[in-house]
Amino acid sequence: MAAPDPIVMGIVNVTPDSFSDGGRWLDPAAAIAHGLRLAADGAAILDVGGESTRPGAAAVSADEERRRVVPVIQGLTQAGVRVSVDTMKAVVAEAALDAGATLVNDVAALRDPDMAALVADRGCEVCLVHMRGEPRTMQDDPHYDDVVDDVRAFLTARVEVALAAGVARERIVLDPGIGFGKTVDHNLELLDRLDELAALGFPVLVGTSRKSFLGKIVGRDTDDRLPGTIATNVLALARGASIFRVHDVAPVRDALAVAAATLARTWTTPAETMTTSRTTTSTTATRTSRTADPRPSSPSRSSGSPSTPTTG
Ligand code: PMM
Repeated sequence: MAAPDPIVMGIVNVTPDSFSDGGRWLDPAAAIAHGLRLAADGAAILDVGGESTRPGAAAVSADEERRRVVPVIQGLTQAGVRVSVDTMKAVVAEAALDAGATLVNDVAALRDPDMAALVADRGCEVCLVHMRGEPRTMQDDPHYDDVVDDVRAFLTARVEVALAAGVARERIVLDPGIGFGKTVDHNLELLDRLDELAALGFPVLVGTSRKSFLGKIVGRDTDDRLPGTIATNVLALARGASIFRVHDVAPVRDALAVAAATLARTWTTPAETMTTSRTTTSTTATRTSRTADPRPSSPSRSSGSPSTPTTG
């Protein structure tokens, strides 16, 4: 099976306390400028969040979260950039959708009782993430019978909740929640067996960017985890992930473009890829699979195919 086309999601954390970039983009103008840079670097969508989900993070009121994200989402969508909102709260998601966001990235996977109906009513996309417990306590001694089976069963149950509320199947994205209540070994097993989640038939999003399990393996601080971020995203692509949530858009985009070209044995120039990405409006509905025939089409290059990566 050909791997899906890579879509890079750039991270815009409008928070004082996110683990790697907390406090850097709290000012709306700085956050918008940062987002526009990520879009120019090739992010097809920007994920704007106003509440840190790092282990032990303090909860934020809905008012404060809305105050942080809405002006940034307005600024980015007015500039023509696609935006998702990273929130667990339906009232924040609603304000974000009003401001122009088109995807709700819900790390609590519809735990807010109003979230499923909101998503169904608005017809937006939703990312359902596996998280054990809640951010404050999720890293307290996590245990699973079989981490992949448990995550798959959880996500399958949350898909049922979404469908029962009227969310369209083609609007749903799934995410194993790397680092959300998992040990290093759990994260590695989930990444290595990601194809078992992709087999559920939904686009799979992964978020490994700069996370602590990468630092534990190589002994590096957050700012020095780009190689690990790239390695995990490339492996996730090969195992069927299609959306990659990252801080460092340009290098990850390049790595994924080369990895995707290798898997498909077909490639495009960056200019052609940019043209393709501008026609892309959705992370779920317009995904195209690359050539079904994996044989190299010519000894030189094949390009301009309509089924080329939608990465920005
Ligand atoms: N990770 C974080 C926040 N939001 N959303 C999804 N869908 N998947 C993730 O893995 C994820 C997320 C934590 O990382 P950050 O503090 O760098 O944003």
